[in-house]
Amino acid sequence: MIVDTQQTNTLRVRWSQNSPTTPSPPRKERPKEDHDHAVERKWNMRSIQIFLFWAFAKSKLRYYLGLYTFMVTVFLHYSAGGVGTLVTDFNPELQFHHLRRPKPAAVSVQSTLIQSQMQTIQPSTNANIVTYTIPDAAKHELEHEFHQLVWHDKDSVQSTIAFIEQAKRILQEQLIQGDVELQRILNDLVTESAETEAVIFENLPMDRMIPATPTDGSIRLHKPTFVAEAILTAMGELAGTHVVGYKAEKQYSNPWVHEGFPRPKGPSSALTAASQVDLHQDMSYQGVIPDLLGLVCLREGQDTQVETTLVSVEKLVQVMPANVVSVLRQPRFRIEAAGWVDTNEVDITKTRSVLDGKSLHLPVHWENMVGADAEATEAISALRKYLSELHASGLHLTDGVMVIFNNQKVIHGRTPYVNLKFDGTDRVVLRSYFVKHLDGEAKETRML
Ligand SMILES: O=C(O)CCC(=O)C(=O)O
Ligand SMILES: [Fe+2]
Repeated sequence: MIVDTQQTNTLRVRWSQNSPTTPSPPRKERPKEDHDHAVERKWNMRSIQIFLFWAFAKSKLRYYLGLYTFMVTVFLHYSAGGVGTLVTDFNPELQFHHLRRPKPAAVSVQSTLIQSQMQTIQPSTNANIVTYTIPDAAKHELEHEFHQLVWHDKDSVQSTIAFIEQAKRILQEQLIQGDVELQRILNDLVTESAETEAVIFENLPMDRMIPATPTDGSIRLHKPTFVAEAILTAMGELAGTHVVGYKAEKQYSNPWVHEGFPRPKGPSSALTAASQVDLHQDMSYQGVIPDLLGLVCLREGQDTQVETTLVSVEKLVQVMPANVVSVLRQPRFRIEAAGWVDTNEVDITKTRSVLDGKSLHLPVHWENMVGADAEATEAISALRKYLSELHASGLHLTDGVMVIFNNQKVIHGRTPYVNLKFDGTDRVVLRSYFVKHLDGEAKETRML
Protein backbone atom coordinates (compact mmCIF):
# COMPACT_ATOMS: atom_id res chain seq x y z
CA MET A 1 0.00 0.00 0.00
CA ILE A 2 1.40 3.37 -0.93
CA VAL A 3 0.26 6.38 0.97
CA ASP A 4 1.03 10.03 0.46
CA THR A 5 2.08 11.71 3.64
CA GLN A 6 3.97 14.57 1.99
CA GLN A 7 1.08 16.89 1.38
CA THR A 8 -0.38 19.15 3.96
CA ASN A 9 -3.28 21.50 3.86
CA THR A 10 -4.77 23.92 6.29
CA LEU A 11 -7.69 21.77 7.37
CA ARG A 12 -7.62 20.36 10.88
CA VAL A 13 -8.19 16.93 9.42
CA ARG A 14 -5.64 16.25 6.76
CA TRP A 15 -6.97 14.19 3.91
CA SER A 16 -4.20 13.41 1.49
CA GLN A 17 -4.84 12.64 -2.15
CA ASN A 18 -3.38 9.95 -4.36
CA SER A 19 0.35 10.14 -4.83
CA PRO A 20 3.01 7.51 -5.36
CA THR A 21 5.14 8.12 -2.33
CA THR A 22 5.76 5.91 0.67
CA PRO A 23 5.33 7.25 4.22
CA SER A 24 8.37 9.33 4.94
CA PRO A 25 9.99 9.83 8.33
CA PRO A 26 10.30 13.43 9.49
CA ARG A 27 12.92 15.12 7.34
CA LYS A 28 16.02 16.10 9.26
CA GLU A 29 18.57 16.92 6.53
CA ARG A 30 19.18 20.52 5.68
CA PRO A 31 18.79 21.48 2.04
CA LYS A 32 22.15 22.00 0.30
CA GLU A 33 21.43 25.61 -0.68
CA ASP A 34 21.03 26.50 3.01
CA HIS A 35 24.45 25.13 3.81
CA ASP A 36 26.16 27.03 0.97
CA HIS A 37 24.45 30.21 1.98
CA ALA A 38 25.60 29.82 5.57
CA VAL A 39 29.21 29.06 4.60
CA GLU A 40 29.33 32.18 2.43
CA ARG A 41 28.09 34.28 5.32
CA LYS A 42 30.65 32.75 7.62
CA TRP A 43 33.48 33.92 5.34
CA ASN A 44 32.05 37.43 4.96
CA MET A 45 31.90 37.64 8.71
CA ARG A 46 35.51 36.46 9.06
CA SER A 47 36.80 39.16 6.59
CA ILE A 48 35.08 41.93 8.50
CA GLN A 49 36.39 40.62 11.81
CA ILE A 50 39.98 40.59 10.43
CA PHE A 51 39.58 44.14 9.17
CA LEU A 52 38.28 45.36 12.51
CA PHE A 53 41.15 43.72 14.39
CA TRP A 54 43.59 45.34 12.00
CA ALA A 55 41.98 48.79 12.47
CA PHE A 56 42.06 48.39 16.24
CA ALA A 57 45.71 47.26 16.32
CA LYS A 58 46.82 50.10 14.08
CA SER A 59 45.13 53.00 15.78
CA LYS A 60 46.03 51.96 19.35
CA LEU A 61 43.44 54.51 20.45
CA ARG A 62 41.28 53.43 23.38
CA TYR A 63 38.08 54.92 22.08
CA TYR A 64 38.28 52.57 19.09
CA LEU A 65 37.64 49.75 21.53
CA GLY A 66 34.12 51.05 22.19
CA LEU A 67 33.45 51.55 18.48
CA TYR A 68 34.80 48.10 17.68
CA THR A 69 32.61 46.40 20.26
CA PHE A 70 29.57 48.23 18.97
CA MET A 71 30.23 47.36 15.33
CA VAL A 72 30.95 43.70 16.03
CA THR A 73 27.76 43.37 18.06
CA VAL A 74 25.62 44.97 15.34
CA PHE A 75 27.26 42.88 12.65
CA LEU A 76 26.88 39.60 14.52
CA HIS A 77 23.26 40.31 15.20
CA TYR A 78 22.31 40.95 11.57
CA SER A 79 24.54 38.38 9.91
CA ALA A 80 23.69 35.28 11.87
CA GLY A 81 20.37 35.83 13.54
CA GLY A 82 21.70 36.20 17.08
CA VAL A 83 24.87 36.63 19.03
CA GLY A 84 24.31 33.34 20.81
CA THR A 85 24.81 31.32 17.66
CA LEU A 86 28.08 33.01 16.84
CA VAL A 87 29.63 32.52 20.23
CA THR A 88 29.89 28.86 19.31
CA ASP A 89 31.31 29.82 15.91
CA PHE A 90 29.20 28.30 13.12
CA ASN A 91 26.99 25.55 14.40
CA PRO A 92 24.83 24.18 11.55
CA GLU A 93 22.15 22.81 13.88
CA LEU A 94 21.72 26.06 15.76
CA GLN A 95 21.66 28.07 12.57
CA PHE A 96 19.09 25.93 10.82
CA HIS A 97 15.97 27.67 12.01
CA HIS A 98 17.26 31.00 10.80
CA LEU A 99 18.00 29.85 7.32
CA ARG A 100 15.64 30.02 4.39
CA ARG A 101 13.30 27.09 3.94
CA PRO A 102 12.48 25.59 0.52
CA LYS A 103 9.52 27.40 -1.00
CA PRO A 104 6.28 25.47 -0.35
CA ALA A 105 4.97 26.41 -3.80
CA ALA A 106 7.63 24.28 -5.49
CA VAL A 107 6.64 21.26 -3.42
CA SER A 108 2.96 21.51 -4.19
CA VAL A 109 3.56 21.99 -7.93
CA GLN A 110 5.60 18.82 -7.98
CA SER A 111 3.06 16.76 -6.07
CA THR A 112 0.20 17.99 -8.27
CA LEU A 113 2.12 16.81 -11.31
CA ILE A 114 2.76 13.39 -9.82
CA GLN A 115 -0.85 13.20 -8.82
CA SER A 116 -2.20 13.90 -12.28
CA GLN A 117 0.16 11.35 -13.82
CA MET A 118 -1.03 8.75 -11.33
CA GLN A 119 -4.68 9.45 -12.05
CA THR A 120 -4.11 8.42 -15.63
CA ILE A 121 -2.24 5.25 -14.66
CA GLN A 122 -4.63 4.06 -11.98
CA PRO A 123 -8.13 5.30 -11.19
CA SER A 124 -8.74 6.42 -7.64
CA THR A 125 -9.98 3.84 -5.16
CA ASN A 126 -10.56 6.41 -2.42
CA ALA A 127 -13.66 5.90 -0.32
CA ASN A 128 -16.51 8.39 -0.88
CA ILE A 129 -16.36 10.62 2.16
CA VAL A 130 -18.64 13.34 3.44
CA THR A 131 -17.38 15.83 6.03
CA TYR A 132 -19.75 17.28 8.62
CA THR A 133 -18.70 20.03 11.03
CA ILE A 134 -20.72 20.29 14.23
CA PRO A 135 -21.88 23.90 14.71
CA ASP A 136 -20.23 25.64 17.69
CA ALA A 137 -23.50 26.25 19.56
CA ALA A 138 -24.50 22.56 19.37
CA LYS A 139 -20.98 21.50 20.30
CA HIS A 140 -21.03 23.56 23.51
CA GLU A 141 -24.50 22.35 24.50
CA LEU A 142 -23.54 18.72 23.83
CA GLU A 143 -20.29 19.11 25.73
CA HIS A 144 -22.16 20.47 28.73
CA GLU A 145 -24.82 17.75 28.76
CA PHE A 146 -22.49 14.86 27.96
CA HIS A 147 -20.28 15.83 30.88
CA GLN A 148 -23.18 15.02 33.22
CA LEU A 149 -23.47 11.45 31.91
CA VAL A 150 -22.21 8.56 33.96
CA TRP A 151 -21.40 5.12 32.60
CA HIS A 152 -21.52 3.19 35.85
CA ASP A 153 -20.08 -0.12 34.75
CA LYS A 154 -18.32 -0.39 31.42
CA ASP A 155 -18.42 -4.20 31.57
CA SER A 156 -22.16 -4.45 32.14
CA VAL A 157 -24.53 -4.47 29.19
CA GLN A 158 -27.40 -2.92 31.20
CA SER A 159 -25.22 -0.04 32.29
CA THR A 160 -23.89 0.39 28.74
CA ILE A 161 -27.36 0.45 27.18
CA ALA A 162 -28.61 2.95 29.79
CA PHE A 163 -25.62 5.19 29.04
CA ILE A 164 -26.11 4.98 25.26
CA GLU A 165 -29.85 5.70 25.50
CA GLN A 166 -29.19 8.92 27.42
CA ALA A 167 -26.45 9.95 25.00
CA LYS A 168 -28.82 9.33 22.05
CA ARG A 169 -31.58 11.44 23.58
CA ILE A 170 -29.19 14.35 24.08
CA LEU A 171 -27.67 14.11 20.59
CA GLN A 172 -31.11 13.80 19.02
CA GLU A 173 -32.44 16.87 20.84
CA GLN A 174 -29.39 19.08 20.55
CA LEU A 175 -28.33 18.32 17.01
CA ILE A 176 -29.99 15.70 14.88
CA GLN A 177 -33.67 16.59 15.05
CA GLY A 178 -32.97 20.11 13.80
CA ASP A 179 -30.59 19.13 11.02
CA VAL A 180 -32.12 17.44 8.00
CA GLU A 181 -28.77 17.37 6.21
CA LEU A 182 -27.18 15.36 9.01
CA GLN A 183 -30.14 12.96 9.06
CA ARG A 184 -29.61 12.33 5.36
CA ILE A 185 -25.85 11.82 5.79
CA LEU A 186 -26.40 9.26 8.55
CA ASN A 187 -29.08 7.49 6.56
CA ASP A 188 -26.80 7.27 3.50
CA LEU A 189 -24.00 5.80 5.58
CA VAL A 190 -25.99 2.62 6.18
CA THR A 191 -27.87 2.46 2.87
CA GLU A 192 -26.55 -0.22 0.54
CA SER A 193 -27.24 1.77 -2.66
CA ALA A 194 -26.03 5.19 -1.36
CA GLU A 195 -22.71 6.61 -2.51
CA THR A 196 -21.53 7.76 0.92
CA GLU A 197 -19.06 5.29 2.38
CA ALA A 198 -17.61 7.30 5.29
CA VAL A 199 -18.35 10.45 7.27
CA ILE A 200 -15.77 12.63 8.96
CA PHE A 201 -17.18 14.62 11.90
CA GLU A 202 -15.23 17.69 12.95
CA ASN A 203 -15.52 20.04 15.94
CA LEU A 204 -16.81 17.32 18.27
CA PRO A 205 -17.65 17.91 21.91
CA MET A 206 -14.68 16.54 23.90
CA ASP A 207 -13.83 15.56 27.47
CA ARG A 208 -12.30 18.38 29.50
CA MET A 209 -9.63 16.09 30.92
CA ILE A 210 -7.94 13.27 29.06
CA PRO A 211 -5.47 11.29 31.19
CA ALA A 212 -1.94 10.64 29.97
CA THR A 213 -1.70 7.86 27.39
CA PRO A 214 -0.76 4.73 29.42
CA THR A 215 2.85 3.65 29.05
CA ASP A 216 2.81 0.57 31.28
CA GLY A 217 1.17 -1.78 28.75
CA SER A 218 -2.27 -1.18 30.27
CA ILE A 219 -5.36 -1.24 28.01
CA ARG A 220 -7.39 1.28 30.02
CA LEU A 221 -7.17 5.05 30.03
CA HIS A 222 -9.39 5.62 33.12
CA LYS A 223 -10.94 8.78 31.74
CA PRO A 224 -13.29 10.25 34.39
CA THR A 225 -15.93 11.58 31.94
CA PHE A 226 -17.56 9.95 28.91
CA VAL A 227 -18.10 12.70 26.37
CA ALA A 228 -16.18 10.99 23.53
CA GLU A 229 -17.92 7.68 24.30
CA ALA A 230 -21.29 9.45 24.16
CA ILE A 231 -20.75 11.13 20.78
CA LEU A 232 -19.27 7.97 19.23
CA THR A 233 -21.95 5.52 20.35
CA ALA A 234 -24.92 7.88 19.93
CA MET A 235 -23.93 9.00 16.41
CA GLY A 236 -23.55 5.40 15.22
CA GLU A 237 -26.83 4.32 16.82
CA LEU A 238 -28.73 7.30 15.43
CA ALA A 239 -27.60 6.18 11.96
CA GLY A 240 -29.94 3.22 12.63
CA THR A 241 -27.54 0.63 14.04
CA HIS A 242 -26.68 -0.97 17.40
CA VAL A 243 -23.37 -0.99 19.26
CA VAL A 244 -22.04 -4.54 19.60
CA GLY A 245 -19.11 -6.34 21.16
CA TYR A 246 -17.51 -9.63 20.09
CA LYS A 247 -16.99 -12.55 22.48
CA ALA A 248 -13.85 -13.65 20.65
CA GLU A 249 -12.10 -10.33 21.28
CA LYS A 250 -10.52 -10.52 24.71
CA GLN A 251 -8.07 -7.66 24.55
CA TYR A 252 -10.30 -4.65 24.55
CA SER A 253 -10.80 -2.26 27.45
CA ASN A 254 -14.50 -3.26 27.35
CA PRO A 255 -16.60 -4.98 24.66
CA TRP A 256 -18.42 -1.88 23.34
CA VAL A 257 -15.96 0.99 23.28
CA HIS A 258 -12.33 0.08 22.72
CA GLU A 259 -9.61 2.39 23.92
CA GLY A 260 -6.83 2.48 21.36
CA PHE A 261 -3.29 3.72 21.75
CA PRO A 262 0.11 2.39 20.68
CA ARG A 263 1.54 0.22 23.41
CA PRO A 264 5.23 -0.29 24.22
CA LYS A 265 4.62 -3.81 25.52
CA GLY A 266 1.96 -6.46 25.88
CA PRO A 267 0.05 -8.20 23.08
CA SER A 268 -0.89 -5.91 20.25
CA SER A 269 -3.85 -5.65 17.88
CA ALA A 270 -4.60 -3.32 14.94
CA LEU A 271 -5.58 -0.70 17.49
CA THR A 272 -2.36 -0.87 19.51
CA ALA A 273 0.36 -1.92 17.05
CA ALA A 274 3.08 0.62 16.26
CA SER A 275 3.76 -0.94 12.85
CA GLN A 276 1.75 -0.48 9.65
CA VAL A 277 -1.72 -2.03 9.67
CA ASP A 278 -2.45 -3.41 6.20
CA LEU A 279 -5.80 -2.74 4.54
CA HIS A 280 -8.50 -4.94 6.07
CA GLN A 281 -12.11 -5.32 7.10
CA ASP A 282 -12.69 -5.49 10.85
CA MET A 283 -14.11 -8.80 12.09
CA SER A 284 -13.77 -10.33 8.60
CA TYR A 285 -13.56 -13.84 10.12
CA GLN A 286 -16.90 -13.43 11.94
CA GLY A 287 -20.35 -14.58 10.85
CA VAL A 288 -21.85 -11.15 11.56
CA ILE A 289 -19.56 -8.38 10.38
CA PRO A 290 -20.00 -4.83 11.74
CA ASP A 291 -21.87 -2.57 9.32
CA LEU A 292 -20.24 0.55 10.74
CA LEU A 293 -16.96 1.23 12.46
CA GLY A 294 -16.44 4.49 14.36
CA LEU A 295 -13.08 5.92 15.42
CA VAL A 296 -12.94 9.09 17.49
CA CYS A 297 -9.65 10.83 18.17
CA LEU A 298 -9.11 12.17 21.69
CA ARG A 299 -5.44 12.98 21.37
CA GLU A 300 -3.61 13.53 18.10
CA GLY A 301 -0.27 12.57 19.64
CA GLN A 302 3.21 13.59 18.59
CA ASP A 303 3.02 11.75 15.31
CA THR A 304 1.60 14.21 12.81
CA GLN A 305 2.19 11.81 9.90
CA VAL A 306 0.19 8.73 10.90
CA GLU A 307 -2.85 8.20 8.69
CA THR A 308 -5.88 5.97 8.66
CA THR A 309 -6.44 4.80 5.08
CA LEU A 310 -9.87 4.13 3.56
CA VAL A 311 -10.40 2.32 0.26
CA SER A 312 -13.69 1.78 -1.54
CA VAL A 313 -14.22 -1.92 -2.30
CA GLU A 314 -16.56 -1.06 -5.17
CA LYS A 315 -13.86 1.00 -6.86
CA LEU A 316 -11.20 -1.61 -6.13
CA VAL A 317 -13.29 -4.33 -7.75
CA GLN A 318 -13.69 -2.19 -10.87
CA VAL A 319 -9.94 -2.06 -11.44
CA MET A 320 -9.28 -5.76 -10.85
CA PRO A 321 -9.47 -8.34 -13.65
CA ALA A 322 -12.94 -9.88 -13.98
CA ASN A 323 -11.66 -13.48 -13.67
CA VAL A 324 -9.98 -12.73 -10.32
CA VAL A 325 -13.13 -11.02 -9.03
CA SER A 326 -15.22 -13.97 -10.15
CA VAL A 327 -13.10 -16.48 -8.19
CA LEU A 328 -13.08 -14.24 -5.08
CA ARG A 329 -16.89 -14.33 -5.16
CA GLN A 330 -16.99 -18.14 -4.88
CA PRO A 331 -16.93 -20.08 -1.57
CA ARG A 332 -13.38 -21.35 -2.06
CA PHE A 333 -11.58 -19.70 0.88
CA ARG A 334 -11.05 -19.85 4.63
CA ILE A 335 -10.43 -16.80 6.74
CA GLU A 336 -8.47 -17.45 9.90
CA ALA A 337 -8.56 -15.24 12.95
CA ALA A 338 -5.65 -13.06 14.07
CA GLY A 339 -3.42 -14.19 16.95
CA TRP A 340 -5.18 -12.00 19.52
CA VAL A 341 -8.58 -13.64 18.90
CA ASP A 342 -10.02 -16.46 21.02
CA THR A 343 -10.62 -19.09 18.34
CA ASN A 344 -12.92 -21.13 20.61
CA GLU A 345 -15.53 -18.46 19.96
CA VAL A 346 -15.44 -18.52 16.14
CA ASP A 347 -15.82 -21.04 13.36
CA ILE A 348 -12.84 -20.47 11.11
CA THR A 349 -13.04 -23.85 9.39
CA LYS A 350 -15.94 -23.17 7.06
CA THR A 351 -15.27 -22.41 3.42
CA ARG A 352 -16.58 -19.06 2.23
CA SER A 353 -16.19 -16.40 -0.41
CA VAL A 354 -13.78 -13.51 0.09
CA LEU A 355 -15.91 -11.03 -1.84
CA ASP A 356 -19.56 -10.76 -1.05
CA GLY A 357 -21.52 -7.95 -2.77
CA LYS A 358 -19.45 -4.87 -1.92
CA SER A 359 -17.93 -6.52 1.13
CA LEU A 360 -14.32 -7.72 0.96
CA HIS A 361 -13.56 -10.05 3.88
CA LEU A 362 -9.93 -9.11 4.12
CA PRO A 363 -8.25 -9.97 7.44
CA VAL A 364 -5.67 -7.70 9.11
CA HIS A 365 -3.00 -10.30 8.39
CA TRP A 366 -3.37 -11.18 4.75
CA GLU A 367 -1.83 -14.62 5.25
CA ASN A 368 -4.98 -15.51 7.21
CA MET A 369 -6.91 -15.51 3.93
CA VAL A 370 -6.35 -19.01 2.56
CA GLY A 371 -7.41 -20.47 -0.80
CA ALA A 372 -8.98 -23.96 -0.74
CA ASP A 373 -7.57 -24.86 -4.19
CA ALA A 374 -4.85 -23.72 -6.60
CA GLU A 375 -7.02 -21.25 -8.52
CA ALA A 376 -8.36 -19.70 -5.32
CA THR A 377 -4.77 -19.36 -4.03
CA GLU A 378 -3.83 -17.63 -7.28
CA ALA A 379 -6.78 -15.23 -6.95
CA ILE A 380 -5.54 -14.30 -3.47
CA SER A 381 -2.05 -13.60 -4.83
CA ALA A 382 -3.59 -11.35 -7.50
CA LEU A 383 -5.68 -9.52 -4.89
CA ARG A 384 -2.66 -9.02 -2.64
CA LYS A 385 -0.68 -7.66 -5.57
CA TYR A 386 -3.43 -5.15 -6.40
CA LEU A 387 -3.68 -4.06 -2.79
CA SER A 388 0.09 -3.62 -2.45
CA GLU A 389 0.20 -1.39 -5.50
CA LEU A 390 -2.76 0.69 -4.46
CA HIS A 391 -2.34 4.42 -3.92
CA ALA A 392 -4.59 4.79 -0.92
CA SER A 393 -5.58 8.15 0.51
CA GLY A 394 -5.02 8.77 4.17
CA LEU A 395 -6.73 10.67 6.93
CA HIS A 396 -4.67 12.08 9.77
CA LEU A 397 -6.93 12.22 12.80
CA THR A 398 -6.66 15.16 15.18
CA ASP A 399 -8.31 15.97 18.54
CA GLY A 400 -12.09 16.13 18.35
CA VAL A 401 -12.38 14.44 14.96
CA MET A 402 -14.28 11.23 14.32
CA VAL A 403 -14.61 9.04 11.26
CA ILE A 404 -17.46 6.58 10.91
CA PHE A 405 -17.27 4.34 7.88
CA ASN A 406 -19.22 1.50 6.36
CA ASN A 407 -17.14 -1.56 7.23
CA GLN A 408 -18.89 -3.57 4.49
CA LYS A 409 -18.09 -1.12 1.68
CA VAL A 410 -14.71 0.16 2.81
CA ILE A 411 -11.46 -1.56 3.74
CA HIS A 412 -9.14 0.42 5.98
CA GLY A 413 -5.62 0.40 7.36
CA ARG A 414 -3.10 2.61 9.07
CA THR A 415 0.37 3.82 8.17
CA PRO A 416 3.11 2.97 10.68
CA TYR A 417 3.68 5.42 13.49
CA VAL A 418 6.90 7.29 12.75
CA ASN A 419 7.12 9.30 15.94
CA LEU A 420 6.09 7.53 19.12
CA LYS A 421 7.25 8.86 22.48
CA PHE A 422 5.72 6.47 25.04
CA ASP A 423 5.74 9.38 27.47
CA GLY A 424 1.99 9.82 27.95
CA THR A 425 1.50 12.08 24.92
CA ASP A 426 0.90 9.51 22.14
CA ARG A 427 -2.31 9.19 20.10
CA VAL A 428 -5.54 8.03 21.72
CA VAL A 429 -8.61 6.90 19.78
CA LEU A 430 -11.83 5.15 20.79
CA ARG A 431 -13.48 2.61 18.52
CA SER A 432 -16.95 1.05 18.37
CA TYR A 433 -18.64 -1.49 16.12
CA PHE A 434 -22.25 -1.17 15.00
CA VAL A 435 -24.62 -3.63 13.26
CA LYS A 436 -27.93 -2.89 11.54
CA HIS A 437 -29.75 -6.06 12.61
CA LEU A 438 -29.52 -7.89 15.90
CA ASP A 439 -31.21 -11.25 16.37
CA GLY A 440 -32.11 -13.44 19.35
CA GLU A 441 -29.88 -13.33 22.38
CA ALA A 442 -27.61 -10.67 20.89
CA LYS A 443 -30.47 -8.15 21.20
CA GLU A 444 -30.13 -8.41 24.98
CA THR A 445 -26.42 -9.07 25.38
CA ARG A 446 -25.13 -6.84 22.56
CA MET A 447 -22.49 -9.53 22.10
CA LEU A 448 -21.86 -11.59 18.97
O1 LIG B 1 -5.47 3.14 14.20
C1 LIG B 1 -6.21 3.32 13.24
O2 LIG B 1 -6.30 4.40 12.66
C2 LIG B 1 -7.05 2.19 12.71
C3 LIG B 1 -6.70 0.89 13.30
C4 LIG B 1 -7.71 -0.16 12.93
O3 LIG B 1 -7.57 -0.83 11.98
C5 LIG B 1 -8.92 -0.29 13.73
O4 LIG B 1 -9.06 0.39 14.75
O5 LIG B 1 -9.75 -1.12 13.39
FE1 LIG C 1 -9.33 -2.15 11.71
